[in-house]
Amino acid sequence: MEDILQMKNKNVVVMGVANKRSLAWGVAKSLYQAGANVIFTYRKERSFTKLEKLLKEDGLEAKAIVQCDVNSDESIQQAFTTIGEKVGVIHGVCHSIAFAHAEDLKGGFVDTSREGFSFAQDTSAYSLVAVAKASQPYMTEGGAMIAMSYLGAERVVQGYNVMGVAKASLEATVRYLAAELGQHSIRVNAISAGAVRTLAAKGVPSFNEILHKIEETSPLRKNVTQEEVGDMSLAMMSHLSRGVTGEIVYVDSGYNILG
Ligand code: 1JT
Repeated sequence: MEDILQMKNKNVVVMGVANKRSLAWGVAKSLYQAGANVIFTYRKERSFTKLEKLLKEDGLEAKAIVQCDVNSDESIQQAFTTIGEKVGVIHGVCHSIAFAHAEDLKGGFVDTSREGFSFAQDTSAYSLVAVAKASQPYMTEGGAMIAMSYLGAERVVQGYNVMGVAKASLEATVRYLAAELGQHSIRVNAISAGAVRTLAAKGVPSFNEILHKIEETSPLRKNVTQEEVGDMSLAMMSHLSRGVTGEIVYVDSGYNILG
């Protein structure tokens, strides 16, 4: 298995672990099991504490843990310089970060503020551009970047609102980056994950209904797990997906194909 994937001694940066339910944590577990060196970035001190606890509990070892606030170019540059100095070569980056103001996910879409729209775009989509720029100098052996998206990017999922527009932007960003970085053997793809109960889903009033509907109607008749998203991320980082770039891969029990 490990030989096919060729992830042994590969240095992969995982951004966006907030707690044990985070999709990024699923990605980290899959990568670690495949033999990769995992470098974590976190924003809040609280996430750093959580991360240290999780690593201990699940018996993982981090190659490095570095602070990074994706709303700041300086912070991103500094984080990747630190990582680059520590590991030399970066082979993969998983961007599992999104944010919007709570009020922009509650009201009507038409009420989205200029600032809220801009903040969601900056944090959830532009950040991938800035991360690609900062990591590229260290991806000297080629590599792969993965971003996390959601069906709300291309369909109207009630309540997803400003995040849907930000994810549409993220998916287009994946394609433009893929087109440009391909010449350096850097692949850029996104996973469109089905709904998973994470910290991000907290406080979404209709979330239980969404999960129920997927369980009842999706082709696989079940909700997606963090492990399923982690394993597809691993596949998309690995040698197995070397011919794939600019793609949005659904890990959603097939829900997106339904009319
Ligand atoms: C964010 C949030 C990004 C929630 C997210 C997200 N990507 C997926 N979800 C879960 C979700 C949220 C809503 C939804 C369906 C799924 C919240 C904080 C900002 C970033 O609506 C039907 C609202």
